[in-house]
Amino acid sequence: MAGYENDKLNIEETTIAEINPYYFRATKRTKKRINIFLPSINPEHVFGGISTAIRFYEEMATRLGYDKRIILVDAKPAPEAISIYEPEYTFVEAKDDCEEAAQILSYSDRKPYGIPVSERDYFIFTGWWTAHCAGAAFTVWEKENGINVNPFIYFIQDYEPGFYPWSSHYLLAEATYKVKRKQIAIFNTKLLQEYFNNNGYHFFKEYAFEPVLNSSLKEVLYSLPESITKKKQILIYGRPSTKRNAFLLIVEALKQWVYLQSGIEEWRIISAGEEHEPIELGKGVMLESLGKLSLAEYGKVLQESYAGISLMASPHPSYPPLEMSVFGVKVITNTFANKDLKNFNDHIVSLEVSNPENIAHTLEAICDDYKPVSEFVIGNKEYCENEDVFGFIADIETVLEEVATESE
Ligand code: TRH
Repeated sequence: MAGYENDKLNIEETTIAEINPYYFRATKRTKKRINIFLPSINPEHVFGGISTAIRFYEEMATRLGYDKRIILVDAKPAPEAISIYEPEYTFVEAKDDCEEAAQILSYSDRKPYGIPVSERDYFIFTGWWTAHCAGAAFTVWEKENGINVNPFIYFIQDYEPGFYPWSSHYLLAEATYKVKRKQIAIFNTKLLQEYFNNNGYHFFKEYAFEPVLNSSLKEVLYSLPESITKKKQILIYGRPSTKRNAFLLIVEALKQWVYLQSGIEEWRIISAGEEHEPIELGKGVMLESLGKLSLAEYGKVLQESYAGISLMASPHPSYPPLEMSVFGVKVITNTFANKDLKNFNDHIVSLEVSNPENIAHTLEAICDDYKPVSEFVIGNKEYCENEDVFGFIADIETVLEEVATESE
């Protein structure tokens, strides 16, 4: 290639790890089965996104009475994860043809046997790379077996091209929204669906749901007394390795805030979500990392903290600003395109201008207003109490049946 010195070519840079292909082999099954492709079920990887996808998949299997299978494509299941899923699930290998009603298949090693797939299998994609790889494998499988694939269910929890600069990854992620296949899109939030539609993406069928408070946090929330005591404590959602959570911007803002705040020595600033080194903010104030907390510990911190910062450079709200706000934490978050969370409840402070100056001054105003004890009212009951988040599953079943009848 012109201008390209082959001896300097770095092999690692010529492949895209995420699209290491899948292969499907034909199998026969009597019962219908719902499958979900997931990167991992290991506790350190399971945050809001994966746990919501699992909840949807489990509910779909229960409501429709289908068998179920989780296909793990990135991380091998750790012993801790296995103990959560056994004995309900049987851990199987790609080479096994088995009829167990609930299976977990670890496919991270891409064993050459191929994943057994029958025409009675239905698939849920989660991350864009699962959509890409499964779509490609199905194209081959369809040709080999002369069978039309059932519509795919694409569980979309963010605009994932936005996780990358304009690049190969961006184009690949975006392509999964544009392929000419029957994809049923399920959007995590109406806001996200609007963002897709505003940007010209449309699917065969579309549904959207609003997230609900995690059940462990709900238990803590509903046990709180009528008046709660807040410490002079600021909680930040601190995940340095997840760029969309804008960790550096939060740190820059805190570095300005420590010089604005009167009585700064009385405040404690803690970071939860991912372990990192303590960070010196100035005036001897440190940002302490608590790492990823268990939900019980996180609930306790939410209960005690007076203010919070949780940013999300995406049209999706992300869960922590919502969680902080229902626990009465005055939380600063950012707007993004069509996203503005100001009406979620009174504890959310939604910033149009997300720069360190604005965040620092907003935090100062919040802290100046500190009151140790306040009456506790649950802001946004729908978010805390909605028991029927995925009510549209019945409608999906009808769509799947209609498509099956058409292709007979
Ligand atoms: O899975 P997440 O990292 O986020 C994903 C993506 O951001 C995606 O874009 C978004 O659309 C999708 O979620 C819904 O999770 P998120 O939203 O950042 O939520 C974090 C969850 O982790 C939250 O529900 C509570 C939990 N948590 C802990 O278990 N321990 C902790 O210490 C903290 C701070 C949170």
